[in-house]
Amino acid sequence: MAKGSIVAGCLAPHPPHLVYAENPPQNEPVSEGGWEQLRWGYERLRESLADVDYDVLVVLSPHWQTYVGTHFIGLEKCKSKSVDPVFPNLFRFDYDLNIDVELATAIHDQAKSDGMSVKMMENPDFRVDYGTITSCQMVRPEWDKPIVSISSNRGLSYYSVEVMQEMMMQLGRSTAKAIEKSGKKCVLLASNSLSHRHFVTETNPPEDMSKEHITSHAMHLWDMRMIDLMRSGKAQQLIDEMPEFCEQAIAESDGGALTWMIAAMGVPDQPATLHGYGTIIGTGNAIMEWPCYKWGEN
Ligand code: 2X7
Ligand code: FE2
Repeated sequence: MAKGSIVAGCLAPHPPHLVYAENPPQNEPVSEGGWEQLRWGYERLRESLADVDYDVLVVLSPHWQTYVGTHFIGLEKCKSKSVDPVFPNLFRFDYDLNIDVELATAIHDQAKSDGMSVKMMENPDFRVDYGTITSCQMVRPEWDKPIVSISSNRGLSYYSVEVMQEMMMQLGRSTAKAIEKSGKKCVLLASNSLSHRHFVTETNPPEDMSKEHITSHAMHLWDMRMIDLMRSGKAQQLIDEMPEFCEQAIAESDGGALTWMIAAMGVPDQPATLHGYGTIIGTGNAIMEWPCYKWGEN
């Protein structure tokens, strides 16, 4: 069997506003659009991945929060309605998705043998979180690829960003090993915003773009710094600066998704492509792609 590989890694933010603005048939609320810069960014990412051959999307979302270890969905089919608890007016989504349980179990087993605390989630009544759904919907609205869904272990809540990072670096290395052994070609999705200070009131309508902007200049500077590091291939520096970024920008990378993905890709020196940047209710969001399939032997 040929070795499996990570063909691309994508920073794929998940504010439910993006799904709301797209008006896919699965989502109940109806909008007049909005957040076009980001939605065009996702359009460019989809175009970029259109000719890339892959089997499965592997996604880690900070909105599936687990406090004892990292969990993986272990059910072949998940079908229900996902409602955003903070924005139920924007996101009430009927999902029907296929899980690659074989690969999920392989990553689980590898992480376990590498010393991590992990669990397969087999509760048939489990509701898939809106972060996982939004990132997958925006990257692959056809839902024709199975996914592996990974929880966000809140190491940060018990310890610190540094401990969270150590754990996510290991999870990333275990993920890469399991993928290689699986023979599968995978696209990884780190489902998170960058700076995460948001407004506490909503405009009417929510898609009124005359009111949308970053919450502060400091948040803007942090977002630009992180994007610059990604675009210039300085993934190690990004990892090194992550604790400060998480603290000062209340960054959603505190859930570990970005660190996990960077570690899985081997902390690459290769530059990432910026497909789009925009704010959502004041938070900073970048759509980035590391096109690993172009980097040689994959
Ligand atoms: O989950 C989110 C987010 N990360 C950013 C902005 C608004 C809503 O939801
Ligand atoms: Fe979020």
